[in-house]
Amino acid sequence: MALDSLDLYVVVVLAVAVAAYYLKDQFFAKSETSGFLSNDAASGGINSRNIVEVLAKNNKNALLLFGSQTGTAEDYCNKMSRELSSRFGLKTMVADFADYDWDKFEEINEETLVFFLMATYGEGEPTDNAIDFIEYLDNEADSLSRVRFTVFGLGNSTYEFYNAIGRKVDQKLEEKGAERFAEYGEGDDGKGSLDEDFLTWKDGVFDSLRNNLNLDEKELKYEPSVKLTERDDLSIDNESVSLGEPNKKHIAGSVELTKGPFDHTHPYIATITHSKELFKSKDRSCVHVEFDLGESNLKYSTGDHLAVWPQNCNENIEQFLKAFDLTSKRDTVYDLKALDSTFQLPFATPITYEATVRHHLEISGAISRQFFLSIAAFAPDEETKAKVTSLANDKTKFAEAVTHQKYNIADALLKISNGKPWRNVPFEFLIENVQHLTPRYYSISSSSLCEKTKIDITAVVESEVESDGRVITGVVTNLLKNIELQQNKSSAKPLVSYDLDGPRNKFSKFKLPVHVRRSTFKLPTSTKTPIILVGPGTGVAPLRGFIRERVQQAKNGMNVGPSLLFYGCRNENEDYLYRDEWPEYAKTLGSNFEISCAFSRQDPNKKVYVQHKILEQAHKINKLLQDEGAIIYVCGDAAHMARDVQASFAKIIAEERGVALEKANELIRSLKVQNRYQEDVW
Ligand SMILES: Cc1cc2nc3c(=O)[nH]c(=O)nc-3n(C[C@H](O)[C@H](O)[C@H](O)COP(=O)(O)OP(=O)(O)OC[C@H]3O[C@@H](n4cnc5c(N)ncnc54)[C@H](O)[C@@H]3O)c2cc1C
Ligand SMILES: NC(=O)c1ccc[n+]([C@@H]2O[C@H](COP(=O)([O-])OP(=O)(O)OC[C@H]3O[C@@H](n4cnc5c(N)ncnc54)[C@H](OP(=O)(O)O)[C@@H]3O)[C@@H](O)[C@H]2O)c1
Ligand SMILES: Cc1cc2nc3c(=O)[nH]c(=O)nc-3n(C[C@H](O)[C@H](O)[C@H](O)COP(=O)(O)O)c2cc1C
Ligand SMILES: *[C@@H]1O[C@H](CO)[C@@H](O)[C@H](O)[C@H]1NC(C)=O
Ligand SMILES: *[C@@H]1O[C@H](CO)[C@@H](O)[C@H](O)[C@H]1NC(C)=O
Ligand SMILES: CC(=O)N[C@H]1CO[C@H](CO)[C@@H](O)[C@@H]1O
Repeated sequence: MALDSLDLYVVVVLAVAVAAYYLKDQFFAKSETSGFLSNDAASGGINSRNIVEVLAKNNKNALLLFGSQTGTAEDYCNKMSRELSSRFGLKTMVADFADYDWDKFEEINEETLVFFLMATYGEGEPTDNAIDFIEYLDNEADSLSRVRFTVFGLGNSTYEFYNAIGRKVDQKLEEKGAERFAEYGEGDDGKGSLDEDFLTWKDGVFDSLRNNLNLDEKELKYEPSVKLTERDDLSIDNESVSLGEPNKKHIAGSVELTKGPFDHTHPYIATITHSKELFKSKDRSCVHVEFDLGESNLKYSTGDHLAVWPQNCNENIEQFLKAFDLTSKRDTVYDLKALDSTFQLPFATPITYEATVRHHLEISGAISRQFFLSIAAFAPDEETKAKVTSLANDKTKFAEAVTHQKYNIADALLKISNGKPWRNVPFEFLIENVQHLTPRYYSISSSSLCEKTKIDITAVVESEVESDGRVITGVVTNLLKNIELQQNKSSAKPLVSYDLDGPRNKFSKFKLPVHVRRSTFKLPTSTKTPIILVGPGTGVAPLRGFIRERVQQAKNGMNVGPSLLFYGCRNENEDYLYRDEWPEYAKTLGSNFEISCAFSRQDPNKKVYVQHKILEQAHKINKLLQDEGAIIYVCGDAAHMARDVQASFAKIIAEERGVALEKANELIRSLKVQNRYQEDVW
């Protein structure tokens, strides 16, 4: 039967439409993900947000999910995934909760093993990327009887809600009928045993795979998930090559870079218009840094955090290149291709070796025993291999010889090999096994009400000189210190140096990539509500923002309630932050602003801390809390200060109201739930 012309017309139009639809998918699906996690090479079936479909399409039977903020849980997932695949032949896939919808999760194939690695933040809250999943578990999830799972929690026992999320996920899954195939485990950053705790849990999981699930086991061997190809046809002059730009958009340069949204995949490159040293001390340093939001539409609100994107210092980069014999290849360009359709390339390529090391690898921090164990296979000679293996298998010896020495990767490897470079280590191995650099957060110390297009931060520079002369330095704080010294044309010599101009001079004239992270640390809605602020050391940063905001509100003619600030530092004449500013604020706020200072090292016979100053005003504080609805804000050190301060507030409530301490503690917990006791601690 012949088609008449109208039918033919319809068929042709349909065919064109269908073709366009599929082509569109091919072209556009890619550009959406071409950000920080460039997904180009891994587009095979990953464009769906239905996790069950993606698992099936890619023929996977093990899913590793990470709830991660600073990358530890993610890093553990990647390591474990490789091990599960090479040891047990599982078809693994690592996934970010944020990349999927969870409403169909209950339909998962019963063969699939699901590993949850969950960090806890704030007041026992999930990481940003896991919020939706936790909500699903809490509300929508019905029967999860098809799910087979095991959970590892990452936490820090110095926080009150220790590992709350790991425990919750483990429990909820059980409640919903899921089957636990290996015992729950958790790790404690507070005791510094996170890595060891993870290894212990992992051993338990492997036992269960062997003994309960009867999986066959092979000897562990490194199997890369990416393939590296050097590109002799490309040089650093080619505009398509990444020299460490934050993402592809920044390499192309043509798109609008001042329009957001700005987040952990896409920063704004902000100019530092002003910076200064705040301490008057020979051996410690704290920088005040002001970022101009300029033409961008980047917005913040008082109490938020600024994420500053890191880059390594020249000295550590040289040492790292030397350790792996890459110095002569620093400018060589390579490309990466994912060998597994679900593997996400961690940064934009093609890129040079040096740019990878400078902008993407965490090369200076402490090393894990697990990393040591896996790199032993690539040792330059048998003797070195034996030494590394024996160290890696002995917790105590490893702690003594590596961790306590504060060696970074390059230092430790060169030390053990007696300076022989480790040229057998595939660069793919380093990309997959060395942690990736992630932004550092700083509590914003300006107020969005008085300075809308400017963000201030206050950062203590972290550095130590070891007895053998090595300098141990924090990545971002020393970068900021370098900028401060150059901007002030100081003749002082910093401990380490940086490439301040950045890739293709994009950071020149004092610029750095940043983004803003929303926080829940917020002033009360009513300006009249009294506030009690506690922030020793750099903990005063967001509190300066609060006070500046209240000063502006008063200037705008609003009725502003009392603000009590408890500040502490070592010495009035050395590290008293913003000493000149407080009297200025008092001029506007009058008797409604009081600052009480605790100087801990002024009287050699007596440590004075903020909590002592708080106790001195017990009566007044209790009255403000009980009669005037005051809100407490505590900021700074989580390890000891925040706990001790909380104990002193509990003591005040117990004594002033004549109730038992237990009751007072309960009251504080309920204040926390009502957001009347807020913490910004780290
Ligand atoms: C929500 C939040 C708010 C924050 N607000 C502020 C703030 O307002 N002000 C502020 O100053 N900080 C703040 N911080 C801390 C800040 O984010 C950084 O952690 C801190 O500045 C250190 O960053 P860095 O890159 O300089 O150090 P990193 O490179 O992260 O190093 C961390 C530490 O390890 C040490 N180190 C380096 N190499 C080794 C090694 N091989 N072995 C052992 N140790 C080593 C470094 O000296 C340093 O002390 C905040 C953190 C959070 C989570
Ligand atoms: N825990 C660490 O070892 C460590 C190291 C580097 C950075 N940090 C982080 O950096 C932040 C602030 O560092 P910083 O350099 O600005 O602070 P800092 O100068 O070290 O401390 C500020 C003030 O707090 C005092 N202090 C110490 N322990 C306290 C406690 N339990 N309760 C109340 N006050 C206490 C200090 O006294 P004394 O020093 O005289 O005791 C000092 O007077 C902290 O939040 C912390 O998490 C921590
Ligand atoms: C600001 C901040 C808040 C935290 N709050 C908690 C907490 O409430 N409970 C807890 O057990 N651990 C807490 N931790 C510790 C982290 O969960 C732990 O360091 C974890 O290893 C981080 O994993 P990640 O790197 O994958 O994000 C907190 C850490 C930070 C920096
Ligand atoms: C965990 O707590 C310890 C103190 O016990 C503190 O020094 C450390 O910085 C904390 N770790 C993290 C990642 O917050
Ligand atoms: C950059 O490399 C691409 C791909 O090899 C090539 O087509 C282009 O001409 C190069 N550009 C320059 C300026 O060399
Ligand atoms: C230590 C120092 O010299 N700081 C100065 C740096 O420059 C600013 C002005 O840009 C001054 O305010 C600081 O005092």
